[in-house]
Amino acid sequence: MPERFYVTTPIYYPNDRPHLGTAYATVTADALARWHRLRGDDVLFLTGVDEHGLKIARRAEEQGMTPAAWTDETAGWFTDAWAALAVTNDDFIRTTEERHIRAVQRFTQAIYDNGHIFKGEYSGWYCVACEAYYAQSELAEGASCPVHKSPVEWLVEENYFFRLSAFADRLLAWYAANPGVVVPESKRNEAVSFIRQGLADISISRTSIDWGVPVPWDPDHVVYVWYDALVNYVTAAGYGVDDETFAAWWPSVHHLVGKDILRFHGIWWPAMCMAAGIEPPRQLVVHGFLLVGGEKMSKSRLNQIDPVALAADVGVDALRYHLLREVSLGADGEFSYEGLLARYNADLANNLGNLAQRVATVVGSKCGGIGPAPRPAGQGSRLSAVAEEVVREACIAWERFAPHDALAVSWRLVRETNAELEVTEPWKMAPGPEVDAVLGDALEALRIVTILASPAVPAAAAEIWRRLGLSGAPDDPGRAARRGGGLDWGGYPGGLAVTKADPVFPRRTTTEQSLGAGKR
Ligand code: ME8
Repeated sequence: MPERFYVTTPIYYPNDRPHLGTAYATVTADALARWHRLRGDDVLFLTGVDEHGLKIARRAEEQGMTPAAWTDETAGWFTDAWAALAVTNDDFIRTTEERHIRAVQRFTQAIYDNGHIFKGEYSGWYCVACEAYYAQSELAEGASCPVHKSPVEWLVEENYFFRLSAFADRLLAWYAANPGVVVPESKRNEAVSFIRQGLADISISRTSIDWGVPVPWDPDHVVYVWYDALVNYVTAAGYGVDDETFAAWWPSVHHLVGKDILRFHGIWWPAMCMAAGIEPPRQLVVHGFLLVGGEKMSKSRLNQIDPVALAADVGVDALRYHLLREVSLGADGEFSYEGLLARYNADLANNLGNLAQRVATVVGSKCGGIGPAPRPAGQGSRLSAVAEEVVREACIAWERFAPHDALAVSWRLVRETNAELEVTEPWKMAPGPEVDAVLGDALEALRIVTILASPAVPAAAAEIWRRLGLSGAPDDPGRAARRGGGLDWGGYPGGLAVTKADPVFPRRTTTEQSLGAGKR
């Protein structure tokens, strides 16, 4: 049954260009959105930028620009990068947009009216890079930020507080009633144990800066940047302006977030929703970090890699495939250029690309370039049974937010089809029904793999599809759910002109370039 699928990425700070870590999160959300469109779901895929707060204000000042001028320029870095990586977001939110400012004010006012906000004085250690306060006990060596290892600042402010402490029991009850609400489970446990340690009220406004959304009942204050940012997820769903749209998308939302921002999404955000009188989000999907030389890639450590330059070097699909296939969602993964090329050669050039190439070649030489139809399922080739299993397992993997497993299992069909060709050696046979049967089955397996692979390698999938002579595209909305022409065996009609052209994934030598190719 088609469903509504609302998926979000974190909205990134546009204080610098996107790096491979933010590309990883965005491409992952994109693949999930693409999979759900394939299933026929109604999809809303949201990403964007988080433009307010001290971090951005200071960065703009360093550049001699106003924050507004700075973010007008830098928001474009993100839209450009995502377009370059074939990301198909349906909406791109900037927190400086009028629609968002109004939503933050409405949301905050609702929480205030419900009696969960009070005025008080706050002092504490503040990390500007995180835009977060830390307790003394949380600081790293030398009174530095536990994430950035940079000095923290002592801030004293009179501001408004959100009574987070009052939501501990409701949050624990919510976690108990919804066991799958945070995946992976280890991250759920982390959030629950954090709540059990006791929650402090959080300061949600600032008077020290004016780069933010004015607090509606006291405009000398601006809303704290995290409080403002989290609301983006409801802004884009029509909160407060379009009740029908909001009811359609909320709360069936899946927030894909990095493990660094679990506390904001797993504790603050559901409590804020409860306080404002709306349902908390359906699910948080927490991903790990990409590491370079064992360290988190980040702006402050200068080990970031430019994903657009890297994609220009290795190919957009190659980069997307590597990001999705290399690391299982939730775990940290080491990134290396050599690893990317090794996987490219193994999975894309030598497996999928080679299969597409050899099938087209043999159809050319033995079938006059016209692709024969496959045998009906269960009659002859064992590939139909393999395909059925692969499709079942890949669908399950996508549903449980495991692109890594979905692609691994999809490539089993590629390998087994290549193996089948090696055993039967149609290129050595005389033209006739036997060759037609073997090649028809291979074409059909390739057609199915192309659909399964399309969320990861959309351009190559479309190209292989075209070369098979098929009409439409592998990622036509709802194709995976179709009877006939979808993921069921037998969709390749036969009688189509198969095109042979240059390899879709030419082999690369692993010594060509170094990691520096994509590094700034
Ligand atoms: O935290 N590996 O923005 P941000 C994998 N504006 N993912 C990484 C990564 C890495 N090395 N580095 C960053 C913010 N990310 C807030 C979010 S949401 C309402 C507000 C990804 O620019 C990962 O998804 O610091 C992480 O959670 C996010 O970028 C943080 O981006």
